[in-house]
This record gives sequence, C-alpha cells and structure tokens, in this order.
Amino acid sequence: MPDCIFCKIAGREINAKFVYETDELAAFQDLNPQAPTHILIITKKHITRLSDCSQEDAPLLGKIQYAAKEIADKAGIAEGFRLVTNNGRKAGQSVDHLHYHLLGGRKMNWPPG
Ligand code: DGP
Repeated sequence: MPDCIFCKIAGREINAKFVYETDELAAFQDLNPQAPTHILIITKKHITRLSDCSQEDAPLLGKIQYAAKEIADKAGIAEGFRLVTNNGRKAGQSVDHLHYHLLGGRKMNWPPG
C-alpha cells in the first residue's frame, strides 16, 4: 500500500530499529514506547486490521505468536509480557496495517483500559 507507514518500514523506505525479520514478518521498536520493551510485530503483507484477515492468513497469524515468543526470549521478558492488537479506531488503532504490540519490562495492569 503506497501510503502505509508500516509498508514503508517493511520496505526499508522509512527507518526503524528492527529486532526481527522473516520473509513474512518484521518487528521493530515502537516510536512511542509504552513500556521498557515495546516492539511492534507486523505482517509484510498489507492487512488493514485483524478483522480484515481471511482464513488463508491463519498460518501467518500463528507465526506472529511464535515470533513474539522468540523476540520476548531474546529481549529477556519471557517471564512477563503482553501481546496485543488494537483492532479499529474504537480499540485505539491509529495505523491501518495489522500490528501486534509486544510490551514488557514493567508490571502490566488489568483491565488495560
Ligand atoms: P496503534 O495505536 O495500535 O495503531 O499503534 C500504532 C503504534 O505505531 C504506536 O504505538 C506508535 C507506532 N508508530 C507510529 N508511527 C511509527 C513509525 O513511523 N515508526 C515506528 N517505529 N513506530 C510508529
């Protein structure tokens, strides 16, 4: 998608601090961190939000979970982290490209608000 920030990051047109990459996924540090560790995991394929994925995307969605585990291990937060996607404006989504926030390094409260 030409005007998508995260497509541009995945295509290395915009700089980001990458921590993980495969053919299908990329992960980089959030510009506005909400925790000592705050990493965004994105699909390289442009999917606007989780609600817009199709059944054929299910294996890709599973790979995001495994990537989160690997990144959390490497970041030293395996004992306590949160993986969350904001789906739609009402849930706080501001960038219209599927992404998961991997947060850790501090106590996470519940409910999240
Ligand atoms: P959300 O509100 O769930 O759509 O999260 C979007 C996140 O993306 C937010 O935490 C800030 C981050 N973000 C926005 N623009 C950029 C950018 O250009 N670079 C990086 N690294 N993060 C960005």
